[in-house]
Amino acid sequence: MIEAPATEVGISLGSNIGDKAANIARAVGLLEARGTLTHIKLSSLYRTPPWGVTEQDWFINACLVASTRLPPLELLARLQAIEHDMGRVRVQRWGPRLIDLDILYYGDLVLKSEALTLPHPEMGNRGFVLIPLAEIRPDLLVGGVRAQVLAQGFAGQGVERLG
Ligand code: A4P
Ligand code: MG
Repeated sequence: MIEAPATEVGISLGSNIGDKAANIARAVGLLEARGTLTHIKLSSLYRTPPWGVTEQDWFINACLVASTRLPPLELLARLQAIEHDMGRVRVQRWGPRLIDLDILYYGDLVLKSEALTLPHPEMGNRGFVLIPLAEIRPDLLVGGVRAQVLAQGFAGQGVERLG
């Protein structure tokens, strides 16, 4: 496998089936144990109302910032393998999921392909991503605006920090 230089990546994590907090913790453990990511900085867990398909259970969401030497598509494949190994079954777009791992950004890379769009096109529009991300990476520029400033726009919309 070709190793890329160490690159900072942001990953969003979400779960709304089963023991949601345990699912997030297990995914982070696997990312570390499999050597996919190093220097992981994980946000708090947040209880978030369902977005998109609103007739489903509430989510726990979190974000992490880490370092990787994997090229972007290999990183995506590793995330999908963890989703699969944890038992995620794809049924409905935006529907219930045991674990969802999305790449928010991969360094400064801009990429638009069928398999992977970077930065994640929706990250600037979602409180369940921006609020945890701003906790750990407030100065990140998302579409030219600091994550912390964007996150403030979602205050009072039901994203609650747990514990
Ligand atoms: N893909 C393209 N770009 C990326 C990227 N940057 N990171 C492709 C990850 N994947 C990317 O994703 C579909 C395809 O997107 C993948 O095959 C990959 O090649 P998926 O995870 O298989 O399916 P999905 O998650 O159902 O679709 P999608 O469009 O990613 O949904 P979202 O946008 O992730 O929304 N409400 C709350 N409160 N919290 C949530 O976490 N999540 C969703 C899912 C809906 N509502 C939610 C939450
Ligand atoms: Mg997804």
